[in-house]
Amino acid sequence: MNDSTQERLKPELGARDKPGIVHLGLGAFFRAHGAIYFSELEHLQGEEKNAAGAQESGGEAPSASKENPGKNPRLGILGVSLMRPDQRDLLAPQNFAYHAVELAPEGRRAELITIIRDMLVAPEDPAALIAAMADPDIRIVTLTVTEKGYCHQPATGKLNRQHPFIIHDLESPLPRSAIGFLVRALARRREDGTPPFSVICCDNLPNNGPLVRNLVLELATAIDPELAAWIEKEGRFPATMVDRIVPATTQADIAALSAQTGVLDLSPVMHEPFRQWVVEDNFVAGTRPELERVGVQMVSDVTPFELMKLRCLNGTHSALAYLGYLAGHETIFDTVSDPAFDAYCRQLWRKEILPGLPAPEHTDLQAYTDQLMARYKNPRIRHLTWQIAMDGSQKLPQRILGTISDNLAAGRDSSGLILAVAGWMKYVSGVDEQGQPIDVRDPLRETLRAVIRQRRTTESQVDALLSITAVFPRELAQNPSFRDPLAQAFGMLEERGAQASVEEILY
Ligand code: CS2
Repeated sequence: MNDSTQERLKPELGARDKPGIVHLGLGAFFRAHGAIYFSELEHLQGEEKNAAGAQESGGEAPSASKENPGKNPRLGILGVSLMRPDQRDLLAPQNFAYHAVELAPEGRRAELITIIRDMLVAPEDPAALIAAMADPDIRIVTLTVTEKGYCHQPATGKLNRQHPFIIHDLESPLPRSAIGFLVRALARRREDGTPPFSVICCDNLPNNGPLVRNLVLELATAIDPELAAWIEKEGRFPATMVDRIVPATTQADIAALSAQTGVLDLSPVMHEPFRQWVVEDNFVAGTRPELERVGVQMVSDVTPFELMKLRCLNGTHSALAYLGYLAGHETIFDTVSDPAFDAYCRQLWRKEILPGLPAPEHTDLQAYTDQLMARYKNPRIRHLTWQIAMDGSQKLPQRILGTISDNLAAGRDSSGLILAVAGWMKYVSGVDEQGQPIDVRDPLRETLRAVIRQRRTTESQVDALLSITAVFPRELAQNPSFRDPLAQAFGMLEERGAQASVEEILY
């Protein structure tokens, strides 16, 4: 537990540049991933400036405003919480500094990250956030708002017009959704004669750049078609693939860190050593940071990287999360330490996922999945199956259902992935194998509950869940080569439990 008498982390940071980046949805993932890349680039550029003998200003760097575009956009980050003040309240007393703790099998290593300049909590003052995003010095807006934060229909890629935030944002100039803030801030920039910022989506969504672009254009069209035309012409929404495993920080992590550093950091982030960021090289002029200098892969097409990551990593993560949770495993490490689940995961890659996957340039998919298993087996990463099981209705399509559809079309087996879908169906029924309640977190929880409440037979439950078109494309739901083995797998899970079902399908 924390020693409350211990001194709180509060580094003296001196005068620093204004931010050049706004990040919407400042949670642990971005602080352990994107923020670290930007921080490394800022250090690199700072060292070069010093080495070049640039006069030590002790204050502001030369302005990168539109009169003076400068070579590089500023890299300091203005973090934004779109819902609650908790994160700001934890970071503000620490001058927005925090530790990023690398959890390697060999040991822990903490690094102090000071790239965050300030934080805003959107609902407290939405006008202030729009003004901040309209500042010409802001060149980039990054987002991690989770799959559900885009207020869209995953099956169609359109805005969910029934979503209360979208209903509100269509009327009010003071938005509540991330898409609403992007649109209103871009509108302000247009009025001011400022070029748009580049929008970098860092969520695990397929084709995430074009998806966000389409959502922004849809809302902008409904508000002002001329604005939409301007965004369509001038705006840029590079697609990205992001990867780093970031388990939730625990009280024990906080205590271990403060014992090591001697100061109390109430908001550190934990992460594995591995990281990858692939970004489409498609930016508004003057907004592109030199991210390739700190290991980001800048490419012309992110699609193969994104498919590889969503299907190999996130697909097996979700499969292991549902079935592992049902079998009584608390973490991914615990799950793959069970030989049956290890074999199940490798079988998913070998037989069901890799055969239909195009390899990105310079990538050996076999080596990639071997490395993934080693990442899952990092004993210091306690990534809860319950955490990954969250929001399954938003995750299944891009992680698992796409692979199943491709396998059906190619006549390939999908029995392991179908068992994972059955695992999700069992999980969202809300009762585990011991008859204990499961704390199901999902934006469709009410719909799922209503469907499950009407349940008569195992088969009718499967059919009722399959009829949720926001999750299952109609063509797939109605294909007996999917539906029948799914009903069978669900029946097997109910009768024999997850452990025996996983063992049963190994070959
Ligand atoms: C996980 C991801 O929580 C989840 O759904 O699958 O957060 C995963 O850890 C990251 O995408 C890894 O890059």
